[in-house]
This record gives sequence, C-alpha cells and structure tokens, in this order.
Amino acid sequence: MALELYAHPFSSYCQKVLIPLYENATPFAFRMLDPGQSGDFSAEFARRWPLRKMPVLVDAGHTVVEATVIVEHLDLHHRGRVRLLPDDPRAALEVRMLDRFFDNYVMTPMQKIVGDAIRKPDTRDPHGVGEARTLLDNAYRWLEGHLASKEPEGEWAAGAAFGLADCAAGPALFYADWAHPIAREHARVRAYRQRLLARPSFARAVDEARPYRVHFPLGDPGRD
Ligand SMILES: N[C@@H](CCC(=O)N[C@@H](CS)C(=O)NCC(=O)O)C(=O)O
Repeated sequence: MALELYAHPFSSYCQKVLIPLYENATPFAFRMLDPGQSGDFSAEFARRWPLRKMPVLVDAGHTVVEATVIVEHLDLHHRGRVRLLPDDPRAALEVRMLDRFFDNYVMTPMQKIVGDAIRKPDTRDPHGVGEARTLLDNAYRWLEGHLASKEPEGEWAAGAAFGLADCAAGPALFYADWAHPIAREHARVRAYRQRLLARPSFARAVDEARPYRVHFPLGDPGRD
C-alpha cells in the first residue's frame, strides 16, 4: 500500500516531512486536513492520532507520528538518493541535536508568537510572547556562530550534506522570520534561510502553501 500523509500544506511540521518526500520523489498519497472542506480526512486522522498533531504518516497501515520520527522512518524504510541521516552514528548525533535545536528553539517560540496573535485580545499572553522573542533572538545568535563554524564548505546545518536538520530548519526559519525578523547582523542565518528557500524540495512545499498565506497573522506574507 502507498504511503499516506495526513497533513496541511501550510503547516510548518508538515512541510518538514514534505521536504524529504520531495527530495527523493517518494510516492505518497496526500490526505488533506482542512475541516469543513470537501475531501477532508480529519476524522480518520483523529482516529489514528488522538493528540491531533499533524503530520501523521501511515505506512502499510502502521501509524507513524512526530515529524522527526517520520523523517527517520522514511530514511530507514524508504531510503532514496538523498540520505536524511548519515551512517556514522557520531555524525548522526549532531544532526539529531540540530533537529532538536530547530524544533525546540525556533519552531516552538515561532508557534507561540503566531498562536498568540490568533487569540482573542483578552486571552493573549504578552509575557509568554516576550519570552518567545528572547528565545528566538538567542537561537538566531547561536545559529549565526554555528554556521560560521561550518565554513567554508558547509552550506547546510550539519556541514556539506543536506539532511534531517535542514528539513527542520526550512519551515522553522521561514515562518520565524515572518513572526520575529532575523536581524541584519545575522547575515549567515539570513543567507542560510535563502539557501533553504532555493532548495527545490522546500521551494515546492512553499509554493503549494501560497494559497493559505492569508491566514498568517504576522509579518509580510507577500515576500518570499
Ligand atoms: N511535535 C509535533 C508537533 C506537530 C505540530 O505542532 N503540528 C501543528 C501544525 S504545524 C498542529 O498539528 N497544530 C494543530 C493543533 O495544535 O491543534 C511534531 O514534531 O510533529
């Protein structure tokens, strides 16, 4: 049975999984999660994963959750030309650390800022949003130094090879820059974000999500 991906094109974590699928031209069926629209698969999605966090991958009837685990699952069971993790376990450890960095310290504060902007004004959390902005500033600063340490040949997060960490970085930095702009002084972070946007797999995911940009409450969705 073909792979099935329960997802929405505008979701950052769904894009994280679309990138490796597109990198390796892995065949899969897209199960759209868009409640209220025809062709919506939300009921089956909720049955498969009661926590209702997308994406969810179904592989021959087996449910796989959490974007990082899905990417690792693809690398293990549907390996393509582009490897998502290196064979060397020590090198793989750094890739996993960077994946955690992008999820925990870029994606999470970005989601906090965006989520707060969508809330009704009287339920907003300015203190939490302030903490999220500080965390993003610290993350951008750390990433600037990290990218410098990979120069001159390392154009991707872990060095020369594109992989899991870059799948996490693409959507995280893409939306984070809309929610809390990356300062000009972090030139390497800004250039890395542009390299990610130019990568055909991520460019395709970004293009497919364009119709939904009107729902994004922050930044300048007209750019990128
Ligand atoms: N830890 C999860 C996070 C997934 C996640 O936050 N997904 C968001 C979309 S980007 C979601 O499902 N939001 C819907 C909701 O929270 O109800 C993963 O890595 O897959």
